[in-house]
Amino acid sequence: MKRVSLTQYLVEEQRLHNSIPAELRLLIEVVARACKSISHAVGKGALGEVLGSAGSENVQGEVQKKLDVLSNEILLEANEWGGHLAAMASEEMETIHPIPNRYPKGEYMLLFDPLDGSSNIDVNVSIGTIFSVLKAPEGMGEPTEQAFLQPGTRQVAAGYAVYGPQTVLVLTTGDGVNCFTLDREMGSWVLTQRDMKIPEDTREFAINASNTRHWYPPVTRYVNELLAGKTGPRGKDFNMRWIASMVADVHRILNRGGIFMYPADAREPDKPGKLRLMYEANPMAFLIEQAGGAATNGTQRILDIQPKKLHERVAVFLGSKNEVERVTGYHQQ
Ligand code: AHM
Ligand code: MG
Repeated sequence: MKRVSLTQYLVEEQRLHNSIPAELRLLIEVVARACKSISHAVGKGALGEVLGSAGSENVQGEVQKKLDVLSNEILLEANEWGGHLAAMASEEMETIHPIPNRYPKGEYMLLFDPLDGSSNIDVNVSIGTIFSVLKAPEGMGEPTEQAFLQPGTRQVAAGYAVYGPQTVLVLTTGDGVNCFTLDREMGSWVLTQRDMKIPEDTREFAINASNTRHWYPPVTRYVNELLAGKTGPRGKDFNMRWIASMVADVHRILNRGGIFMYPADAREPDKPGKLRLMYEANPMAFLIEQAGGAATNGTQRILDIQPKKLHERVAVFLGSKNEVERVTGYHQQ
């Protein structure tokens, strides 16, 4: 089998479609290199003394794990000096991270959830990194939080890495979705799936059912119909999967279809869901749409949402198109 590396893929994509400017290519390669380091740290587990809590909390009041903090540092350090970025923002940091003055600045802005699926870190279940790339607004001087508040349609690239039985990197630059597998011996990313496509229909759904009693009526109606199986209104049986790592659930859906839901619910009426728009929902929605799926917050396309703040939360319904449209329709009725 002729192997195509991430570098070769990016160079050829730039040459053929002119879709990946050189600076963006550098940025993606640097992020991919950082993911390789994170994968290495994750893989060491107890041997690397990286498991357990870091004894701190992030801006959302969640306990940070040692690996959350380490992954954040790896991404910051890797991306500071290359000259391709104006600023970064992370789920683990309260405010934006401008590029230090000792380094040149570029036109892109990088956002990330350094290690998604925190509750799975210490129990050896798949976790991952999610990232999103925006362009800095024209004529921006010092980067501000405001500069980041762009709708997901403005993303120029997005992707995630999954640290599981295999380490994979899934990427879009707005020209389809491709998957690279880390060759651990060679230390290189090898293209293993071209142009991933999500089936429009599915028999599989993902939701944390322990919150059933808190759901709002459209979600209850939709899930009850799925659970009713063959003799219910849907006329077929559905299977359920919930990994509690969005990266791993989305990776399954990109490979074989399904619908992923993290709805808003009555636990905290003011909070529109758990997941973050800028670090989780937008990059995943970009990937899912590029693979032919759909992503909404129940009433609106996620990529169209105008963010009001950096750490904004959002309800998420994404995956196989016909299912996402159905549950979205129930919200609109
Ligand atoms: P994290 O970024 O702190 O890890 O939280 C996000 C994760 C998602 O990966 C996952 O889908 C969800 O939280 C699971 O939540 P729950 O524990 O409520 O099932
Ligand atoms: Mg996360």
